[in-house]
Amino acid sequence: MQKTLILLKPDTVRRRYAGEMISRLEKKGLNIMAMKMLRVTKELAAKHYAEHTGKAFYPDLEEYITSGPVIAMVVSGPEAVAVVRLLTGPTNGIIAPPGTIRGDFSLSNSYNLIHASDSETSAAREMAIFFAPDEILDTNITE
Ligand code: 3AN
Repeated sequence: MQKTLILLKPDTVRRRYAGEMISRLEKKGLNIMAMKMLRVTKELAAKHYAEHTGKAFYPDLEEYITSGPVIAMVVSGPEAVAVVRLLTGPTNGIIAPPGTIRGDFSLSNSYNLIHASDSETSAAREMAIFFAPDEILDTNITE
């Protein structure tokens, strides 16, 4: 069983697609282990996107991720990191295949609705940014 961090970004909340996203994750068979709604501050954005802070698109990324509430989640399942990345699709909604979240709901390289950790190492780092250990609950279900 792997755990991964998901952020339903401000455009998901604004467009009222949170239920749609959660539903896709649940229907796939992933377990929700933690979930909270919060505002990402500039400090939190810099921590979460540490690898991007020096890049040309960072000011826009910061503005976007701090522009409204996000929903942070931890989900678990077999190969959860790769499975969730397959569900989200590639970063750019223009080339993301239909059937993926970004393929179905985004036409942008920036406003792409959802973040999902790209490795187990990133997942561990990112989960610790958004959740205390006791906020991640053992909800593994076998059916
Ligand atoms: P992903 O979310 O697909 O893992 P990352 O981690 O490379 O993509 O980038 C984080 C976020 O930064 C993306 N979700 C997107 O919002 C934004 N971003 C990444 N690359 C670009 C880019 N070339 N131009 C504008 N925004 C970008």
